[in-house]
Amino acid sequence: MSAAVKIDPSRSDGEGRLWFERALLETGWAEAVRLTLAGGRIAAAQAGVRPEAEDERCGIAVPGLCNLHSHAFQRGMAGLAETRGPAGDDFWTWREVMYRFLAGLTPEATQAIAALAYAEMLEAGFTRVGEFHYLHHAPDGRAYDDPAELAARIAAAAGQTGIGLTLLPVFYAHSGFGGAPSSAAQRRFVNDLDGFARLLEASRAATAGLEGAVVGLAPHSLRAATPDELAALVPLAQGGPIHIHIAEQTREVEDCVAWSGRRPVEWLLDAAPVDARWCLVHATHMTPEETLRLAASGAVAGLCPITEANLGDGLFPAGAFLAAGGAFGIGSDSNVLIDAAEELRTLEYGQRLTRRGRNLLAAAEGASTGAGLWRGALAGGAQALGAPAGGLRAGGPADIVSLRSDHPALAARAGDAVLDSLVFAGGRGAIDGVWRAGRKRVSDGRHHQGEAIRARYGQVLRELLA
Ligand code: NGQ
Ligand code: ZN
Repeated sequence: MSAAVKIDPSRSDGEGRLWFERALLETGWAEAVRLTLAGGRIAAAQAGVRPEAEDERCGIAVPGLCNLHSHAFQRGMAGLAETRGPAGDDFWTWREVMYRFLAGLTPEATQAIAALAYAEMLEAGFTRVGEFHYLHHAPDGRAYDDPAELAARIAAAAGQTGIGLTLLPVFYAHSGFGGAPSSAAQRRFVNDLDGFARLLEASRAATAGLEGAVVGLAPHSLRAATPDELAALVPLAQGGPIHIHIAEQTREVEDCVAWSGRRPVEWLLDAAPVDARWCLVHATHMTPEETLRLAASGAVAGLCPITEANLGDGLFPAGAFLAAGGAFGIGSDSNVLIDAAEELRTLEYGQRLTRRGRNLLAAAEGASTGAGLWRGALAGGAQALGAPAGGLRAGGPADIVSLRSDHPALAARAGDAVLDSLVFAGGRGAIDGVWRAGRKRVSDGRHHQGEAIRARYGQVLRELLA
């Protein structure tokens, strides 16, 4: 890619003039596009213009995506649960490893790991993260003086990297359906409703200085919150996003049926005011009827295909859900690997492998699978994170990913073929620059603070795993 004019990447005013060979504007693909950035937004989008001396020249522009579900700290254990244990490894044995990993995490380590995860997310095409944050207390389970001590570390990591943050403080009180007492390994997560209200207030304060931050909330799962607690939590969201893990494992479905006579998604749709501000994370195991009801509710299905594959969860009924007009977004969840394109590829490949067909999630004949998935995840992700609608348009957020037009996977590609090739043949290696709220955070595929963040991360991991 040519770079006739170098813009100082440390410029932090959210202003700038970018010129792209091609851009996926909200109105469609356009050539020779200038995006004028001001105040963190796109002030003007002009197509068919010549680059001028003040323009930073770039390759191909696509909108950055929201990563709607992350547990940042789990980045630090990526790859450390891939050795066979004594008897039948599964989601629950992985969770034991994860619980052991988090037991010793200090606030400093939590921030260092989150900073790495967020820098990688920006490098991988995500411009906002929904942090499903449930690590609240000290290793011994005692509350920190500031209930938002660890939430503040998440906010600091977001501030340091520049990624947009939707913080979802998690309510966690029980180890199973019917209010079963929490276990010792869960002591860092647990609050009662009063404690949670204080945490929420402190979390709002901890993110107040962070530009564009949104605070929602998240009952962890139907395992971790009783019906009464769930009902008490909903109004605390004050109109912000509400996320919940649901129906990820067949054992969870069986336990829910044993407890209530209903399946998890069925139970939630019956009992809670599920609407467009809700995000049901995973929703893997649904009957055809539940699938249609979830699509009709307007809630977003929070799909995490790489993690769901890694944990052996099962397959979300994506074909039926999308055909019914359901909204979806993608999340990197366990952060075992961070790549927006690869999440979408894995989503489609799951369908191909089970249904033995191709282009199964494309909307219609002639429709591109990659572009359809990118656009779908763009809309659903912003909805789920309470963020302004993404998309490159005048007045829209300046959350922009530039792709290398000279990357082999994108050679001579035009229009939606760019996204098909990015999703199926490229991935994060094709990403060049990333702007979030008008500020350039990634150049040449590397986060501007990446070196320091990686060094600090390495130091923290050496101590943790010593
Ligand atoms: C979590 N993660 O909270 O980190 C969960 C595992 C659980 C995923 N479900 C723990 N991927 O659900 O109890
Ligand atoms: Zn999760």
